[in-house]
Amino acid sequence: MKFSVPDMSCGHCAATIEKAVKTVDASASVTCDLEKHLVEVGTSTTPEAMAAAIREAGYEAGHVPG
Ligand SMILES: [Cu+2]
Repeated sequence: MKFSVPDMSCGHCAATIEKAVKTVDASASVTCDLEKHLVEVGTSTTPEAMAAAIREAGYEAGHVPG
């Protein structure tokens, strides 16, 4: 699943987001594209739960369908 995270701008943001994702699913795979402000997550958790975790870490997150 993919999320648009407009405020993710550097490695620190990416690390914070990765940590938030892994709090929900420790075995999730996380790929952050800083240029496109996209976070790709491989997980069996729902997009809603992942978006909520990223928001709790302080970043607006929109699920990108497809
Ligand atoms: Cu940053």
